[in-house]
Amino acid sequence: MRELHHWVHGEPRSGGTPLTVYGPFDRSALAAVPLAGADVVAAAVESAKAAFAGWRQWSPADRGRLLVELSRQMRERADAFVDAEVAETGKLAAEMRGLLGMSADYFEYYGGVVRALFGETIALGPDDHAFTTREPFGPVGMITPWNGPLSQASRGIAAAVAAGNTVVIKPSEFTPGTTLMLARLASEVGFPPGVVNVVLGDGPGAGAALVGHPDIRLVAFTGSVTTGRSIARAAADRLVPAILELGGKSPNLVFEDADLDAARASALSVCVGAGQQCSALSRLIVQSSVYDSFVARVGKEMAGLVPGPQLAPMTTEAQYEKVLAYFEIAQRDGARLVTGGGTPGGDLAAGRYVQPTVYADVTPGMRIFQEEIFGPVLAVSSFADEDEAVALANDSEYGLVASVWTSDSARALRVASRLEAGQVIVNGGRTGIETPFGGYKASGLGREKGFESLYHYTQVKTTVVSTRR
Ligand code: TXE
Repeated sequence: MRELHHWVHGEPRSGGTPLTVYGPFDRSALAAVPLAGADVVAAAVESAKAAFAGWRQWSPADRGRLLVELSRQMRERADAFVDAEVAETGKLAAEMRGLLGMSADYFEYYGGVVRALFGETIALGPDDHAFTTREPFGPVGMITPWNGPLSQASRGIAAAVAAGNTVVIKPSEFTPGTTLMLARLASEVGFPPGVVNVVLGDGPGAGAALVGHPDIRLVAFTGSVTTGRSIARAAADRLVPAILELGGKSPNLVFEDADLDAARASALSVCVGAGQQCSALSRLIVQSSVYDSFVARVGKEMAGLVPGPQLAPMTTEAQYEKVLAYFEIAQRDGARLVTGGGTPGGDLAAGRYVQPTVYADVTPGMRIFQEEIFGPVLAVSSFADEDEAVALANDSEYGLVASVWTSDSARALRVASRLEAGQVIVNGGRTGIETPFGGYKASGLGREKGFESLYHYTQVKTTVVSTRR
């Protein structure tokens, strides 16, 4: 069992009662994670504040070069990052390899594009010269969850520090390993002490202390809606901006004229990360004319996924219990079980595995239509026409992602424009780190990824110069 330490001002720091974390594959003890109190959080914020004074003066080009070097070193150490995150989260190694590449990409991308972060000049007449500059906020308090620790940390840290901010990040207490590795590597490649600090701890303790700290100038949070609301309230009290990337219950609309093989493959994507993804397309909504055959095939294909080699376990015990509870809720609400709905048993019973699961004939009144389960569980409903498809898709408090399958391009655009989601995917279009990501409605505030993110991690200053004699 590894004993972990916080990372403050470029070095390890101890402090706080240890929490033993048990792994997803066999529930064996993985690490002792110290739960920081307010003292460790205060030391980390002080470090980030001290570092900000210098870091903000670096030219974007110099900051960028360091980010690109960090990216290169992450790729060099890919195996170590992949092994560490697989052990903590239970992810399939192949999926984690992809996420490592994406994490390194964030540093490469923001290290480059930050040099193109310009202000504007504003014409006011011959004697007043106005221009805007985009300036960093200062120390950013970042809180990340357990479902994509390295990629979520990289996404936020890369944009924030490229723009000249410094960071105190609190990763999930269940999966802090790769965030610590990242911060240590940042120090090794030459990031000044205090630009990236890591405090380990739980939400109500270290998380709340971080968000409430008077020197934190911006909060960036990824996690549940419930915690997101409490963080938004704390940020409002201090009048600091909050970027919130919350959950989803994303619809996947399949019209009868779609490429049904491709659409079916996309239905199976709910099993990526064992469904523990905010962007999971967890509501499959299929036109009635093709509904029965489509559902039967999806059920068969989902049933063919083998927990272990093809389907990861749930990362935390709480998440495992939550998915099992939804199996009962679905049953009680009268959804039709097509496949799954339990645990695999046998050798896998030692781990937090659940079966890939499909419920059909799900209606908006059922909880599995409305609530995020965060597991390999598909809720399938049917629609008669375009209007009903859009109405069902939008019948949700969430609005993170929506997907549409149709061969009618006019309809694709018509439907896309009516969907309440921060990201719409037509016929399986692939997103990248360049594409902004974030939620409508309860799925969040602000945008991560893409150039757009740099706007959220900077504030605008207007300067007006008089040239009168
Ligand atoms: O999330 P929390 P949980 C959803 C998903 C999942 C559910 C619950 O549906 O089943 O949320 O997961 C920190 N002040 N998502 O309970 O509590 C916490 O320590 C400050 C969707 O794990 O939101 C962790 O670092 N911080 C999601 C982080 O918040 C607090 C990813 C997330 O934990 C805090 C994860 C507090 N009061 C879960 N309380 C997504 N958008 O991808 C907790 N934290």
